[in-house]
Amino acid sequence: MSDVASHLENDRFLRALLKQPVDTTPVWIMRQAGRYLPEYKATRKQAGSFMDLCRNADLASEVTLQPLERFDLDAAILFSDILTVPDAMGLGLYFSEGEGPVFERPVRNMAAIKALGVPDPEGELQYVMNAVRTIRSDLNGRVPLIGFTGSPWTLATYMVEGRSTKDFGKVKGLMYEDPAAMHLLLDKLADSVTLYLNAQIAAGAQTVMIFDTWGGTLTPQTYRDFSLNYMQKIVDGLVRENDGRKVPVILFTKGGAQWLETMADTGCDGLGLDWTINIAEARDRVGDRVALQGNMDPCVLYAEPEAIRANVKRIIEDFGLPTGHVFNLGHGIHQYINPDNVKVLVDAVHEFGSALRA
Ligand code: 1CP
Repeated sequence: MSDVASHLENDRFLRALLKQPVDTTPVWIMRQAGRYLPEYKATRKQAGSFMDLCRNADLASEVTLQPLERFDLDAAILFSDILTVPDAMGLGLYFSEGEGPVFERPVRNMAAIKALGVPDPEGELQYVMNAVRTIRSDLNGRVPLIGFTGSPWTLATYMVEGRSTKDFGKVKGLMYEDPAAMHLLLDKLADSVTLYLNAQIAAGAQTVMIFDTWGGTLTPQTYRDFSLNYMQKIVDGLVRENDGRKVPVILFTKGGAQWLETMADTGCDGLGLDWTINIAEARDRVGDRVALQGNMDPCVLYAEPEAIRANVKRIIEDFGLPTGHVFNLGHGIHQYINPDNVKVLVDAVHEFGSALRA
């Protein structure tokens, strides 16, 4: 048996992140629990609202496990959201139909930022830790559980804008106008998120992933100072071993392909890739310092099975090495995808992954 996760029935996801030998390429899918699954929509309806679903540990566990019942996935991801942390800081999160997340009380100046506290993960955020504990127990060692957070920059975009944005005018405006205020906000978020991830690890998360969904909207210099700098602070503060096993850390900056080398320098274990870079080029640039996760265009899943299989095969062969690759999409699965196509993808990853090692 392996030195990692010995009680896991399937630990190839953890092993690939640590670049240990694996029998085939592991796969999971960003947003694998979600609106493309009819059973998810039914449970969400039963819960009432999206946040009610996140706050109910049994229902959150149920939706976490739903995709594992359909597909041969190698990891589960906590069902929750990145916006739980700003909500716990008092911004008042709600999800409006068709509009996405909205904050009742956005923060737009130094005074509002100074007033923010750092939430206690076993206090205001205890419902997330309860979900982690319930999911670990329900998984019963089947596959590892991924915990997650948003990056400080990505959380700040929602906290300053108050909702999703296309131009990032308010948050970037504040960054250029009052950089000290932005640094204070990001620093409080880095502290909050470090505590939050360490609490998820203590509760049973076996890998953690930092989603920097909006880092790619920054310039090279502002990316370094306002996004990467705070992800570095988090990586430095994380508990990297629990229960006798390493807890790998994955960083994912969507649109961040030009910064892979500096991301690898943070000391993380894996980098998530979107679809804008060839995975062979990414591998050549980061060498064997980190594992790579990705990177199929989510829109390939609108195509016929043969096209899906061809795209999976090309990515696995482009990566080309026997370990260090976790297959995923380059961003979350769309809600209009036919679940049958996800099965085609997952089975193709395992088939072409074992062929690569034959
Ligand atoms: O209506 C619904 O049912 C809500 C849709 C939904 C879902 C299924 C939201 C609202 N969040 C989630 C779950 C979620 N969010 C997970 C669960 C685990 C899984 O992957 O299966 C995760 C990891 C997230 C993370 C998340 N939330 C990110 C980072 C990853 C990414 O996709 O870039 C971001 C940016 C959010 C904010 C958010 N929450 C929900 C929506 C629709 C959004 C995006 C809004 C926007 O585009 O700005």
